[in-house]
Amino acid sequence: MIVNSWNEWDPLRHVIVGKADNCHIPPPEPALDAKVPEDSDMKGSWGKRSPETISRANELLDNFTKQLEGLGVKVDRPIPIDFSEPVKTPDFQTQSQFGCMPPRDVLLTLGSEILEATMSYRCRWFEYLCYRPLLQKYWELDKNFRHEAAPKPRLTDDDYHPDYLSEKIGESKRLEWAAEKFFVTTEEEPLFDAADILRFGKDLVVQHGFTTNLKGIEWLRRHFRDHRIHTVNFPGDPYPIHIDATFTPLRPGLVLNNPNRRLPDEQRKLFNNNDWEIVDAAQPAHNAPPPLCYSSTWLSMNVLVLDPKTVCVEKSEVYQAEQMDKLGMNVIEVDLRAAYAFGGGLHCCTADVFREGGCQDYFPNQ
Ligand code: DAV
Repeated sequence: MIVNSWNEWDPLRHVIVGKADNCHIPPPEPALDAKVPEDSDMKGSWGKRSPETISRANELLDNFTKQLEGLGVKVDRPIPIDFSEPVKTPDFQTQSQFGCMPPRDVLLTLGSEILEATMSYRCRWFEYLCYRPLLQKYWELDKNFRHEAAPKPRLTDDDYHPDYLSEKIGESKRLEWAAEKFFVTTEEEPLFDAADILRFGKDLVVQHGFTTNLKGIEWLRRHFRDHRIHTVNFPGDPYPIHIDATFTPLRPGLVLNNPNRRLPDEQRKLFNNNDWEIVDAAQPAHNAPPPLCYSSTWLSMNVLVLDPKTVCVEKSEVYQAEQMDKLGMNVIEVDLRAAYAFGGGLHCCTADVFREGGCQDYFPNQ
């Protein structure tokens, strides 16, 4: 058996770690523009990232790979495609692609299945190709492995609300829209990124936001028929993409929640009714993200759990590491900050292949 993983915390044995090769800052497009912070140094500039930053990021990703291997975790790496190539379909075109540093965004592993997400950015439409050589290999070796792909979206302009195209929306307007669940993506067709989904065995928790719409969540519900799908949203986040800098399960019964993006009371019942504790995450160690970075400083909580007692935390995130220690976790420090700009933190740059354990029901009281 090669592929098996039902949650975010059972002992990790096999994982994919991304690569920074050839990574591009993609040209403007609706969903991406909505996510780039208004004061970002990336506004108006696009093209291949500098060779120095790419090799530094790769050095860190290679070191992380060696660290994991030293801990007995098997690591596979993607085969990057040429991201300078434009993407053209009958419905849209864009001048370059992105990269393959964050496999977590593209691949959702659940049990013996790996599902390729629809994605919601045009520049990420072909990113799955970087993982196909690995998935093909797993398919040959593992008779139980189910390789699935969600319907490729058309990503016409009908997929995006034009209101989000404005240059200056402002943080308070954004927070208002997020609270109303008015996001950049429309309900034209099912859309989701795999990083909006957290796996809790029989239960899947999915963030409705910029990258995942309600039809995407409905598609997941009809696809994973033996699972219960819970839609969540975090009104405090002005740029809501991906759940993994907002809500971080560490072990059965314990989740960290970003204190600026608290899960609304109404949505806490599932956790409260089943004796799960939701604790505020520690503050990030930095006041600003590194240069040319899409993500917020809350990559501090974008950790990789190796087993219910062991967690990888980015080396500079001292407050997060201290909190993990108080919560009874052994911390493994990983230097990754100089790779953040390529697509995120320790959770983003990995995708599960194998964790021990089976599918359990952690929320019997629904
Ligand atoms: O807080 O910027 C980053 C998530 C990346 N997968 C944030 C979310």
